[in-house]
Amino acid sequence: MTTPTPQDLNTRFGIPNAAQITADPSGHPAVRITTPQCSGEILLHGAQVTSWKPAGAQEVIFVSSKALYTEGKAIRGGIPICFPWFRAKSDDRQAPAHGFVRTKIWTLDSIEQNAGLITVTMSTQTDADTKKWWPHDCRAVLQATFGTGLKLAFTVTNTGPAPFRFEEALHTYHTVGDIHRARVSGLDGVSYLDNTKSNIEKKQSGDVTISGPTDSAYATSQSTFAVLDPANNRRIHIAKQNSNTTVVWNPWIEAAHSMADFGDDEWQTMLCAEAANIMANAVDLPPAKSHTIAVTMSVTPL
Ligand code: TA6
Repeated sequence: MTTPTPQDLNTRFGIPNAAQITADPSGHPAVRITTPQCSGEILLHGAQVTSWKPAGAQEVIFVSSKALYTEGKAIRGGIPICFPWFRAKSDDRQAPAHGFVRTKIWTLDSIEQNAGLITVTMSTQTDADTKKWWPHDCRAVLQATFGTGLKLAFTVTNTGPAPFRFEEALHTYHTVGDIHRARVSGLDGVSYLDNTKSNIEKKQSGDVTISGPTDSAYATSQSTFAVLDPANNRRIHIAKQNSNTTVVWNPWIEAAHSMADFGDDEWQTMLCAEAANIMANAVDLPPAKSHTIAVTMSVTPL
């Protein structure tokens, strides 16, 4: 089957004055949304949201100026979907970090307009390539709804004969004006594993502030948290569903310098804070069952 071009997809799914399909920097299709409520972008590469800007507001989603758009590689920034493992695969260090769906070209299934909101639905499934890393069969669907809020729902269905266990995350790179002043609220009193210190367990006191390399997995099903961004006078509110982990990450100076696809100073203007199910909170999925993790983001002044 030949891969449809951006033009083919635009003829089939484009909505005049609301959603157009054009090409990303590598030529793969990108859905660009412009409505009275917001502008936004989601790529078929990884079903990765790379922009969301509510009307009158600044960009919420960070993408590195050095990001590379190459099929089979991860794009630095946006909202990568991590599945079916998070970070390195524990039993195979050669496997791609954060799983294989963020580097695949997904299928565009539909674009719908309803009450001013645009919902883009994309899907992918396991195949001979993914079986090199993971033996199971599944279908994955991402629904992204763009408006004054941004809602993402990621659903995995077990299409094989055996149960499987997986990790997942909506690995959101938020733009912040100044990392030294940014905070994450909603995690006070929650225990977390500090991945910069071999995952020793700690307990959060107050808001999370960033003053060095940070890679923390909070074990919490609490449904809301927020990125506070005083330099931009805004609060990015995140409501999550079916997520028992919240991860907070900033590479800080040295790791930023070691990443070829990340600007040397960009650690100062991004903060990952993400809904996830990882480690002890991995999900068990029996055959023919589905699991959906979802987030809804909104922005208000601080
Ligand atoms: O979200 C935390 C984390 O898994 C870190 O351990 C760190 O490696 C980061 O994500 C980077 O992710 P990426 O694969 O996008 O480089």
